[in-house]
Amino acid sequence: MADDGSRLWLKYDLIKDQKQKLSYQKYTKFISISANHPTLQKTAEELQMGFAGLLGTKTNIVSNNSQAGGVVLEVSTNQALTNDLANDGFAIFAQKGNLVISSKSEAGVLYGAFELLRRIQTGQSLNENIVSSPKIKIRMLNHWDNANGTVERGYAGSSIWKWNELPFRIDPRYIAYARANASLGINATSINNVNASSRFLTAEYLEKIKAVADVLRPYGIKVFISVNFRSPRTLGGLKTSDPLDPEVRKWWNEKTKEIHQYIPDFGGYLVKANSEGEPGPQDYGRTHADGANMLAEAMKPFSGIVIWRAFVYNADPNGDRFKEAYEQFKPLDGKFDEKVIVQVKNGPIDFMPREPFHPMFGNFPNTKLGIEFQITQEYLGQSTHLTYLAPMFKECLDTDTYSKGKGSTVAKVIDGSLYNNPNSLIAGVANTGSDANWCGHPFNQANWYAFGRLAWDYTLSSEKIANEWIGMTLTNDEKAKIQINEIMQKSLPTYISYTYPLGLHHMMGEGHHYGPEPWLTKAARPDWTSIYYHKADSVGLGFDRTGKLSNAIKLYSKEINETWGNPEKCDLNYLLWFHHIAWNKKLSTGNTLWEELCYRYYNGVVEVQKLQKDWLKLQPYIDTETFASVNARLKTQEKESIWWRDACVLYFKDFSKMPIPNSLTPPN
Ligand code: GCW
Repeated sequence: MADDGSRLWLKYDLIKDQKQKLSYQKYTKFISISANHPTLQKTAEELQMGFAGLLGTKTNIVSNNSQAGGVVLEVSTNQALTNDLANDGFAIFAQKGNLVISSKSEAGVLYGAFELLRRIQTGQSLNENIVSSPKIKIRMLNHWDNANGTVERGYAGSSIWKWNELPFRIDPRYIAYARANASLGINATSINNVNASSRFLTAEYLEKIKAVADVLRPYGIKVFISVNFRSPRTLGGLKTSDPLDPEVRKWWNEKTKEIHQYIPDFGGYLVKANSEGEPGPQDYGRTHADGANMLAEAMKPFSGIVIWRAFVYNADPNGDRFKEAYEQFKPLDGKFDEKVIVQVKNGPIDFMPREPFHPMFGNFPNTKLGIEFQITQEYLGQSTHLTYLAPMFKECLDTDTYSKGKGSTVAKVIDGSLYNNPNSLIAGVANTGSDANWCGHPFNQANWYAFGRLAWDYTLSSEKIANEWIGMTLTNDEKAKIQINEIMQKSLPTYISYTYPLGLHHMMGEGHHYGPEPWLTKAARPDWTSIYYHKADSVGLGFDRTGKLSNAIKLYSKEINETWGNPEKCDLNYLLWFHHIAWNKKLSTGNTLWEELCYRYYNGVVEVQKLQKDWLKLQPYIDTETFASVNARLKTQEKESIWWRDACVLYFKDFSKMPIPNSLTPPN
């Protein structure tokens, strides 16, 4: 059996276990919808399709049933029932012989239906009541897709948006995309690259975007557009794009009105400004707040918002990029309009395989902060290395900022509970493309899946999420599921081990960001070299971010300073993020830094080899195409893990002047 992966985790293949199938068939006599609403209609159709595939039943959609034995979809006003449900939360329970899916909103009913299908797909019983609410309000994908069909940092083919065919041809993928996202509770998408072309604001493109928005709307997904700050000049013919200029403000007001004529429920703008050469308010001596608030004003008559990115830095060879977003934005805390959310990357540098959380989290009590993760694997093996990212997302969200005492996790900053932010936002840079299986590496689908599940509920464990995904995508064989889950859990630490152990960061090849280039001494931007970050010298390795050099550690709380700030207490995984450690310094593992570094690089390769062997054992459980694809990619991964290991160890050896230890013993 071969599978091209195009159905993602919504395969709905017939359940083979007869007993199990029978237990689910209890509720397949009909699907009843109480009101005529496009979302409820799509929900019913999804259940109908799911039941047909999984259970082999032909289930009719009816309005207002009076019998038993079906699924009842209801938008409920029953206070007692819906009190516990936030936003688009749902409840699923048995009542009078039916299974009721209830929510305050149509979208909530849709999410409930997908939860039901997920339970059937993964063989869970339907005996207990289910209640679930999203913890974060805006759960969003950010596409870095360009008008010409390319995708910045996309590793799965070209863009899924066929701009040349729109608005007339609706590629069936748009619907599949909407279903996949809705199945996770993702409710927003910004459809174009943050390095934005003004073209997306032309009438020609608005018509195309409207066509996409119309497809996504019934699935509860709002469309956002990334905008180029210079658009008043490039499109409007104005002399300036100064956010305090009345003509400029008028232009944005009118443009925003125009967009709403196409897309009445427009989600809003996403803006990358004064970052990596993109235009912005600073070009006119204005601040990020001036720029964001101008757009917020244009958005005032509407429900939409402005998402303003905090990914900014100065390219100062003597500075510390770690601190720059913090320093640029700190004076603006409290100055952003209530419609503005500042979107901050998970870490202070740039989506490195392991970063400490961004110090802005917990330090901006008067600004609505959202978080941005990268699902596409720019620095994480792109589409050849198997790297399951849920543990990385969780590591960041679960870290305590201590900003309001113990328990002030990044997740609580983001979900709005710590600083009372009703517009909570989590965004992930999409990894979708035109490849048959959407994401390149078959396992990269799991990262889209995991992002969505954690966006809904960040308390879910990486293991549970992986288990769901494996069950729906690869196999429901219990033993195989355990083995695949182990592979997934080991994958990220393995990747980090042969690329960026001990807190090393930003040593990738220039431009493509794929392989190693620790020797990079000259780059277009001075803070994009490798030596800027690893600071290898005859004494040791690592960026001293304590008071001895940049003092970036002071941006964190006292409690964090006591751990990460102290080389004796710092978690080894973060060590070289904060300290310049002597080559011969003994670490808590019993190895010297040099030995530990070599051990991790070498062991990373060994771990890849183990992953390869473990995968081979799974052949009987996996469809032929997916099996072969992963197998081949693991071979590439092995070869490239050796490349990383040798490049880095041999390069650092010139500084440590120590031999590669003969026997690389595991740490204590
Ligand atoms: O990591 C860098 C990427 C750029 C990207 C930028 C950003 C969209 O290399 O390709 O540009 O981050 O997040 O703005």
